[in-house]
Amino acid sequence: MENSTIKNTLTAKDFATDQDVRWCPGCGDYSILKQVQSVLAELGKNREETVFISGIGCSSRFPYYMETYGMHSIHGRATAIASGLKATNPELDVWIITGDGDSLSIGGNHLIHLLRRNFDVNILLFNNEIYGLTKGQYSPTSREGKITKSSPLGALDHAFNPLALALGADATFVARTMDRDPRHLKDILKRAESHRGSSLVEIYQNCNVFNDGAFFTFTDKDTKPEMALFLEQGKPLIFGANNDKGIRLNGFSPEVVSLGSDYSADDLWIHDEKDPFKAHLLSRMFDDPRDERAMPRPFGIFFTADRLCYEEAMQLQINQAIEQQGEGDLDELLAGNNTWKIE
Ligand SMILES: Cc1ncc(C[n+]2csc(CCOP(=O)(O)OP(=O)(O)O)c2C)c(N)n1
Ligand code: SF4
Repeated sequence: MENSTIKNTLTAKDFATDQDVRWCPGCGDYSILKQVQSVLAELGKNREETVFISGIGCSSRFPYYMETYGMHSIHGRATAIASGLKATNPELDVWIITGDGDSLSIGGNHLIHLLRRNFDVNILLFNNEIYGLTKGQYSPTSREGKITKSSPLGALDHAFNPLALALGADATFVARTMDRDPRHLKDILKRAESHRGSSLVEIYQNCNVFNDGAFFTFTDKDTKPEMALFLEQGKPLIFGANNDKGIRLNGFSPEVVSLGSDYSADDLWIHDEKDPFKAHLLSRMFDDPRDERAMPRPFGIFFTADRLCYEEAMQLQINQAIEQQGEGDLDELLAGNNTWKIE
């Protein structure tokens, strides 16, 4: 959002509060908090125009730790509250902080409607594939068969794919990053903030108490090069410890090829974040990393599009109505033209 009328020189520390942070030691939430604070400082943001709105969950304690405006709201409803706030005060820089349980279970309905309406807000979806606050029940992103306190014999539910869901709702900015790669996280947060419209950033976040290591395959230095694929606009999809593997499109099917004698970078899929069809294919590269034929998991910006924001469209409609019908009179409207007498 390019709204800052008062440019500031606040540091990351200026965005931290004096509250004790109540997350468990080692929780991935700390890394996200730190990067958000430094991104706001680097972007020259001020406190007066910045708002963090959350639902309920460990991640949703976030607004307490930000020296900005904020609201720790009700379970799954941060999206609805943020929509109302943006509609009435479009100048605000609004961030929604939500967990996978908060946004995809109780809040799933609100999330998809926020995305299709395209309010200009930044949604940070902390995905730890578990309910942290309520002590380790399976969540909508927990994988099938996952053993948790509420699924002692293994979860039967098929897991949600948050980015496929967002693309299905025609979101205009869809990205994935992780708590354990602060540089990548920061770059993605900056891009999300500068996008005009709803930006959905899924952040893999380690809950080291109830689901430790859920994403280690993508964060550990031994497995990350083979299992994580970093998307860069206009660049071929290359990965591997020695950058010796790539992904090419065989018709509509992505396939892994070795770079060398048979294939070169020129044969590979070139990332284009404006291409909705390729974005869908990327969102479907979601295999179980334990399967040896699994594709690497993409990180970065899957898709961006320009579309009018809801608050802009609403203002245009209000202007048009005033032009055609004149300024309204609230008292007159409330008094109404018709009265009934009940006998
Ligand atoms: C209406 C309602 N239903 C259920 C709960 C219980 N509850 C609180 S947080 C939560 C899930 C939190 O999980 P997630 O969103 O993944 O956040 P995390 O704690 O993992 O960050 C649930 C079910 C509640 N507080 N309110
Ligand atoms: S329970 Fe998990 S998500 Fe919640 S604070 Fe502790 S480590 Fe973090």
